[in-house]
Amino acid sequence: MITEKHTASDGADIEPYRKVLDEVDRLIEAGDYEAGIAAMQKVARSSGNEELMRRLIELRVEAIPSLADKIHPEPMFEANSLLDNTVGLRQRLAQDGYLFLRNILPAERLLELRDQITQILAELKWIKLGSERMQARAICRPRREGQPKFFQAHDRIVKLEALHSLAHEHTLIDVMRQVLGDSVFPHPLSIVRLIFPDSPELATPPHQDFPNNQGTPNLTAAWIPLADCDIKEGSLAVLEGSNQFGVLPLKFHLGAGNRRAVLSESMRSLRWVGADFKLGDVLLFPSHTVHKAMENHNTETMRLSVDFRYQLEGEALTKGCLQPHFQRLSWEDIYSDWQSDELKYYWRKKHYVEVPWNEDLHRLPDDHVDEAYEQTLAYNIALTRRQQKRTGRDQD
Ligand SMILES: O=C(O)CCC(=O)C(=O)O
Ligand SMILES: [Fe+2]
Repeated sequence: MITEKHTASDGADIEPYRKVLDEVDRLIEAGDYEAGIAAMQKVARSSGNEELMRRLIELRVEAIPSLADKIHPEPMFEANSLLDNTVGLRQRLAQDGYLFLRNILPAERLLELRDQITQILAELKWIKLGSERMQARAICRPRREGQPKFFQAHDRIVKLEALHSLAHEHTLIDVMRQVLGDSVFPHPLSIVRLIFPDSPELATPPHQDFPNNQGTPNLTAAWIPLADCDIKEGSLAVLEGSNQFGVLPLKFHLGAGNRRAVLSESMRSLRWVGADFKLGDVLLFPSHTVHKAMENHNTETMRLSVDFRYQLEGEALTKGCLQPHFQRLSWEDIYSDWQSDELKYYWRKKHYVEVPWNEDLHRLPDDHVDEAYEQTLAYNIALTRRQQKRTGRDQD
């Protein structure tokens, strides 16, 4: 119990907060970690008391398993039977908020990209080299988006011609034409996900893509794993029909994008759907659909995937969608080792309406700096304890 751990020496320090601490204990005993953490945050953050802060972090570590999303997705509808039936595809997408298509992409293209990515990861000692390289077995402490060590790999991977050209792969474009219309084109913002094992706290939380991308709400994402990827290995799940509930408020979360959508009461009856993905499968969803990554429970291998976004000519987009992901490199940097000129700056020949970015749609609540600090600490402590328990030593 959090508040019983104090010793005589720190007792004086926290005694003025005894009433709140008792209340926190009561909430935790009743199983309401969320309310317990909220009550503890109020006093710890406003008092600046170090002991209270230590207890808050410990409480957050202890609460991680209880607060994890307990989602058991039901099977996604496989939409292959609707291919070549544009009306059927579009109706289903509008109704369910996703289309899941089995085995439509050429495995060689995906494996070629995986080969290049794992080569870079192995050189940087993120994963094991040698015959196991393509399995992407992690050998370092997880790198998080935004950390300098993360960018050592990402800055190289985001330059790969095979990454960007995959968004233009002809079967994918053909399907996107059926789903959206003939003038469809991908945004040059091609995204690669480098998801470590043993970090459920970092699994991409439920969110909509609209606040991150804005522009047309018809913007449609294609999520593509670069290997077979079961639900328990961190594949993507969708909240069926959630595309019909407008744009949702945001909270800070440590996972990719750092934002989780706050679901409304009226969405409680919706079903989460998911799938054990096979190489070549694709999941499509428009930018109001709530989706999340399942936790990667494989304690060894990384989940590698890509996601691209498509829209019709004549529709709106924001500047950021025309930049490389994380906007650290210029397109000239990205193109420096490409073999072909064909896809360089291809979007400049497309017609689209550039609209201003609305920061209000992307803004986090005022407490997000405290949240980021506390979640990061709690995650690092939980991870270190897990690793020590398993191996008896830390990773770098
Ligand atoms: O792969 C992930 O973890 C997140 C993917 C995602 O949110 C997307 O494709 O929009
Ligand atoms: Fe997303």
